[in-house]
Amino acid sequence: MMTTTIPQTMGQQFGRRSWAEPWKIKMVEPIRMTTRAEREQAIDEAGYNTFLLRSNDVYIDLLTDSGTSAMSDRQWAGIMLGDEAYAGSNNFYRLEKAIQDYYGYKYIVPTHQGRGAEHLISQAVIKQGDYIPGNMYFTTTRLHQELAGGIFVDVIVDAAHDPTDLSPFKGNIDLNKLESLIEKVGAEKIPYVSLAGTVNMAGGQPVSMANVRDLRVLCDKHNIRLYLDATRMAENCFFIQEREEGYADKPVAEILREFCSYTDGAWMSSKKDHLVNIGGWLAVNDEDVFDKARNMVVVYEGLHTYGGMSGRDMEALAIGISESVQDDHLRARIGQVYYLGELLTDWQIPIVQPVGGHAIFLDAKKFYPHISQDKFPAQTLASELYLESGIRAMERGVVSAGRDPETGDHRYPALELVRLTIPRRVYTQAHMDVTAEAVRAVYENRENTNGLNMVYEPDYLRFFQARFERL
Ligand code: PM9
Repeated sequence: MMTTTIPQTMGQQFGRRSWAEPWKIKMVEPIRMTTRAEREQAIDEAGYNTFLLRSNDVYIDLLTDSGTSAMSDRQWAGIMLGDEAYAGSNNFYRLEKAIQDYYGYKYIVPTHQGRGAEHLISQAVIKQGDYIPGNMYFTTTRLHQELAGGIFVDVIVDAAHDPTDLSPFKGNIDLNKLESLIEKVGAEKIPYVSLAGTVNMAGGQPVSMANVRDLRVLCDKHNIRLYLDATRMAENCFFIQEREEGYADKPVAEILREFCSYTDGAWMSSKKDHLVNIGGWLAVNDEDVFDKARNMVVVYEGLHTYGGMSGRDMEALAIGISESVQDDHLRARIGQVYYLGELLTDWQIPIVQPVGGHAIFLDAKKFYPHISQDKFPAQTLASELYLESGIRAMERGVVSAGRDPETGDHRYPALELVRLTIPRRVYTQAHMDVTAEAVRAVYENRENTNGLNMVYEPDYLRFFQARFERL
């Protein structure tokens, strides 16, 4: 398996190979290592689902990068500036300005987190029987599109489904697939194209500037809107700076403004890029869509000047936005993900290549070729890793994909993955070493592992609450 050349490039920028985070640690939170017997009991009680573990039983928590970042001293200071007025909080206006300045959209609706914004945009623009093309599904995004009566169609490039393909922009939309869909169903049945930065389910793979520019032209030709899931868009722009011709000398903040300028609006889970524990927003340029969303937000989230966040949350978020686009922050954040990826690649452990922005994705099909997908190889791998080491990861395979609403059968995605998600500014290089060694131990024991049987399945987003038994 090839190593990506990217970590070396990062070192060369400084004229040396090593680099370090642009911060030092001011406060620490103790974590606890458990015994194997304690972990056996904990994972059994959790129904072999890492979402159902208590965090007290977890050593290194790589479940998600969502809401798990460490805030800066400036963000904590901002917490003290919370204006908790029910209406018209100062902090909302600072947040609104930060989104307008850094993302460039006109109208802002705050929400408690990303799925709140997905709900609003889906209900505002999707009609029963509409089609929503996108660059691979995301669990909550697709569910809100379906609940609004839409049918999601995956139009991502084929390379995204192949964990060994080394293309630099595996998050791109395949324009031919999109044009075929438009021809087949008609542009009037497509309310918008759903474009996500660093495609989560594909391994955190970026979208190029060339792709979004071409998409703008195609959408204009057919009078279709283009909306962006901006959840990890700052990270996407770091990849554009690193990999796309003409962007090496541009700051990420400038690249982000340009990217967004080709789109009509965005929703965002600020719990990722923005370095806060809660928060989200919807932003659009179209006044009609804004009016609808702003009216709905008071039904589902809260008044349109807080949308489910407290004043102090909005202040920390406004500060987090400016920190999230700093080049040296992103170099360290993605550099840490590369570091873990490089260790595993050097040890020939099968992971999605190239390494993405927020996580390392283990290829469970290659770990366990003897476990068929209906026995949940990635779910099995996540529980084996926990048993081995106390490290918590997340399944991103058949359990996450859920069932086809038409047939009721499991959806079998080409990618059956376990995500080792790296929270921002939380763990050290030594934690990455320990993680890599734990993964290697599980890999070495791969032939002695059997799959799981699902014994409880909730109706929606089953990966959060499903329970399993060992076969
Ligand atoms: N992503 C993640 O861990 C948290 C919940 S799903 C396991 O990756 C994208 C690209 C996301 C995302 C959440 C949401 C929803 C929208 N788009 O979790 O509601 O990765 O803030 O955002 C999670 P919220």
